[in-house]
Amino acid sequence: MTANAPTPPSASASPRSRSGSSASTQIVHRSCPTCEASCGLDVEIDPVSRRVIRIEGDAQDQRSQGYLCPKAYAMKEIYEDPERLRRPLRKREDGTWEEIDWETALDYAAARLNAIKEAHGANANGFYIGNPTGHNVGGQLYLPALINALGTQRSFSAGTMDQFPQNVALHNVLGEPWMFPIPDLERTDFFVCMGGNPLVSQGSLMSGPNIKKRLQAIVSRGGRVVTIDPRRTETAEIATDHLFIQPGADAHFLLSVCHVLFTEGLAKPGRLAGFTDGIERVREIAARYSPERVAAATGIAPETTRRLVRDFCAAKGAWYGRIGICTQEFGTLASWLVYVVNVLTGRLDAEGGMLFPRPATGRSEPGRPAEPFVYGRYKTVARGIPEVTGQIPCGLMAEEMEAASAGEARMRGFITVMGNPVLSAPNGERLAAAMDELDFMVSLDIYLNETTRHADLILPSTVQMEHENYDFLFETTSVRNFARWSPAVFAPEADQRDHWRILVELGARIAGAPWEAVDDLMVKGLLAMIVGPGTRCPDVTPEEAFAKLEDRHGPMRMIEALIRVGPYGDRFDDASKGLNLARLRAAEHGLDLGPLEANRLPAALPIPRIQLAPDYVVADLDRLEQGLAERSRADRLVLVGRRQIRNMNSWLHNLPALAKGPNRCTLLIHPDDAGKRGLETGKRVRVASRVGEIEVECVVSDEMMPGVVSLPHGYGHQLPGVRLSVAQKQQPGACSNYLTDELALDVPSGTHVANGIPVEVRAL
Ligand SMILES: Nc1nc2c(c(=O)[nH]1)N[C@H]1C(S)=C(S)[C@@H](COP(=O)(O)OP(=O)(O)OC[C@H]3O[C@@H](n4cnc5c(=O)[nH]c(N)nc54)[C@H](O)[C@@H]3O)O[C@H]1N2
Ligand SMILES: Nc1nc2c(c(=O)[nH]1)N[C@H]1C(S)=C(S)[C@@H](COP(=O)(O)OP(=O)(O)OC[C@H]3O[C@@H](n4cnc5c(=O)[nH]c(N)nc54)[C@H](O)[C@@H]3O)O[C@H]1N2
Ligand code: SF4
Ligand SMILES: [Mo]
Repeated sequence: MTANAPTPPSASASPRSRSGSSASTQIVHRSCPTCEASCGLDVEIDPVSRRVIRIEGDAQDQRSQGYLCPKAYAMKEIYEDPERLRRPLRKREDGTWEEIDWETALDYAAARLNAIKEAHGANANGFYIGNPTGHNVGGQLYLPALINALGTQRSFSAGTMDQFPQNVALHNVLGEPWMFPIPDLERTDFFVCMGGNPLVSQGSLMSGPNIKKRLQAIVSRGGRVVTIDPRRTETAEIATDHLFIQPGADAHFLLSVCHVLFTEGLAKPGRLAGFTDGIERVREIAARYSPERVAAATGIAPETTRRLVRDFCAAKGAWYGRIGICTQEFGTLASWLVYVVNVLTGRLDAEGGMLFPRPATGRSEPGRPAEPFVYGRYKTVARGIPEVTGQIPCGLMAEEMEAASAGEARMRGFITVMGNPVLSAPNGERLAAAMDELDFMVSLDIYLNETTRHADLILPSTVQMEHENYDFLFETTSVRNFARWSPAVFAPEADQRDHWRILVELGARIAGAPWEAVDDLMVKGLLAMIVGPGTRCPDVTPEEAFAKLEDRHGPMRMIEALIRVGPYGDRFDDASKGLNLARLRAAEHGLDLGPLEANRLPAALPIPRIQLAPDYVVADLDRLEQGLAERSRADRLVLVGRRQIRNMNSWLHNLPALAKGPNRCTLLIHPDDAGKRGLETGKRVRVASRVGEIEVECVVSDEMMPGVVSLPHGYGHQLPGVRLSVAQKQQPGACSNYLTDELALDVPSGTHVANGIPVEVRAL
C-alpha cells in the first residue's frame, strides 16, 4: 500500500452499529492530531456520504482510555470547513485568486524560486516552518527534500517563539537537542511546574492525555503539585501550592534554588555525579544568588524558596518548565537551570523524576553520533544576528525582507510551511507589510488567512482526516512509551495532494529531478545509516532492507525503516516477532510500550559525560546580572501570554464548534493595576508597547500577579482579504503579537520575548 493512496476506511475500520447510528456506519480508530496528548479517538463515519457522524474517546486506547477534549472535533470541522482550500490558488494581477492545477502550480513555484536563486543567490530565498508540522509525520520527514533543494541559510520557524531555548540548553548539557527529559507523572510525588499551564495546553514536552487526572492523582496519593507562574492558572487551581513569580525572573530564582541546595548540603546528584562535569562551577555561580538577593526581583520570599527546596529534596520530585520559561528574556538560562536542579537533586533519569522516553523509531538509543553545537555560520543581513544550529529568530523575517533594512541582499523569495507568522510571530504588522516587498511568496497552507493572503500562490494539502499519520514527535515527549499509527479516515479526492508529496515534489522540481527518485534516495540514505556493518542491524544490507519495505512511497516507508531497527523492532528478520509496519498498522488502539525507564544515562547520551556548566550557556550570566535591577522596579507593567482550551494558536477560530461563545481575547489585569487606571471588567482598553498598540476588553482578576497583564495569542482575524468568515464574526479579537518586540531576544538561542513585554494600559 502506498501512503499517497491512504487506507480506505474498510481496511482499518470496524463496521459497527450502535444506538442512534445506522448499521452502515463505521468506526475508524486514530489518534487526535491537534495537540501533543495524541488521544485515541473513535471516529464514526458514514463512508457513503463521507460525513463524520461523531467523534468519541477510544476507551480501548491504553494512554487516553476514552478521554478527549472539545478540540477533538477540530479534525472533523477542518475536514468539513467550506472555506478550507483543496486546490492550488494563484493570485492574479488584480489581487483576486484563481484555482489552478497542481502541475501548473508546482512548475510556477519552482520556476520563480529558481529564478530568484539564480539572480541573487540561494540565500535570497527563505522559509518559515509552523507548528502543525510537528503533528504531521510527512511534514517532518520530507522537509529536508524542500530545504536541501533551496540551499538557503535563511531558515526560520515557530521554534524561536517556542521550545528553542530548551533545545539549545539540552544540546550543550546532554549533547542532544531533541532528547527532552519528561516528568514521570505516574510515579512522582512532588511536581514543580514553572511557566506551563498543562490543564489548558494538555501538557507540552509532557504529552499525556487527561493531564488533569494525572496531576490530581499526585495530590490524591499525598504528593504535591507546585505551580510557579505570574498567573494563578487553571493548573494552579488543582495544585497544592502556587507561587507568583515576576516574568523573566525564573533564572534568578532557579539560581537561588541552587544556592540553597549547596548551602544546606542538599546537592546530591547520586549516580549522576559519576558522569557529570561542572558541578563545582555551578556552585561558584550560585554562590552569588542567595534567596535574599533575588527576592525583590522574583517576588518570592526567601523563606518560601528555602522551604520549597527542602520539601522537593525530601520527596520523589520532578522539576519541569515550559513556554513561560522559554519565550522570555532569559529563556536559555532558565531552561538550563531546570536541568541543573534536576541533576543536582539526582532527579534526572530517576524514577519519579525527569525521564527519557524510548521511542519506537529509536531516536534515543545508545551509539548515536553527537551532533556538534554550531552557531554563527550565517549572520542576518540587517543586524548581524547569528544563526544558532540553523535557526534565525523568526521575528527578524521582516527586516530581512525590507529593502530599507537589508538592501540588495534582502530576502526576495519566501515559503511558509503550515505557519501563520503574521499572527504568531513578533510584530506581525511589520511582517505583513514586509511580505508585500517580496518578489515571490508561496504558502503551503489550507487557509487563505492573515499570512497566506500575502502569497502569490497557496498550495493546500490534504488534512488529517484524509491522510495517514504516525505520532513521530510526540513519542519522544510522552509521559509513557507508545507507538501510534493512524489511518486516513476518508480517501482524498483525486486532485488533492498530501503535504509530504507537495514538499518532495516542490523540492524535486527546484532540484530538477523526478520526485520519485528523490523519495527513494531519502529512504536509501536513511537505511545506509541505520543498517549494515557497524550498526544495530549488522546482518542486513541497505539494499536488502530497502527491498523489504512495504510501501512504495511516502512517510511510512521511513517510519518502517526506523521502527524495524528501533528498540522494539524485528531488525528486518522475518522470523522475529518484533515490531514492523504490518504489526504497527494492525494495532488499531495504539501500542503501549510501558512506563518510562530510569537509568538510561549515560548510555543513551551521544556524549560521555553531562556538561552541567557549558561555556556557551554560562556566558549569558552577565546579562542575567543586569536583569536583576530591572525586575525589582515597582512601576513595571509587563504582558504575558495565555492559552485557552478551544484555541490552537491561530488556526481553530474558523471552526463553529470551537469559535462559539463570548469574546475570549481579553486582557486579565490585577485589581490594583486596574484601580490605578480606572478600569473595570468589560471596559475596552488600549494596550501599547514599543512596537504597536491594540484594543481589547479587560477582565479584572486577582488571578494575576500585580504588575502583570495577560492576553491570549492567535487572534486578530479582522484583516481584509482573508477567507475566515466564522473567525471574523465569532472571535476576531486583536493580535497580541502586534505588541511583541522583534528586537528583544533571549540572546543565546535567538528566541523572542513573548512573556514579559513592557506595556502601557489605559482606558479607551
Ligand atoms: N504571543 C505569543 N505568541 C506565540 C506564542 C505564545 O505563547 N505567545 N506561542 C508560539 C508557539 S508555542 C507556537 S508553536 C507558534 C505557532 O505559530 P505558527 O505555526 O506560525 O501558527 P499557527 O497558528 O499554529 O499556524 C498554523 C498554520 O498551519 C495551517 N494548517 C493547519 N493545519 C494544516 C494542514 O493540515 N496542512 C497545511 N498545509 N496547513 C495547515 C493553518 O491554516 C495556519 O496557517 O505561535 C507562537 N506565538
Ligand atoms: N488549548 C491549547 N493547547 C495548546 C496550545 C494552544 O494554543 N491551545 N498550543 C500548543 C503549543 S504550540 C504549545 S508550545 C504548548 C505550550 O504549553 P504551555 O507552556 O503549558 O502553555 P501556556 O498555557 O502558554 O503556559 C505558559 C504559562 O507561562 C506563564 N508565564 C508567562 N511568563 C512567565 C514567566 O516569565 N515565568 C513563569 N514561570 N511563567 C510565565 C503564563 O502565565 C502561562 O500560564 O501548548 C500546546 N497546547
Ligand atoms: S487533549 Fe489534545 S489530543 Fe486529546 S482530544 Fe484534546 S486536542 Fe485532541
Ligand atoms: Mo508551540
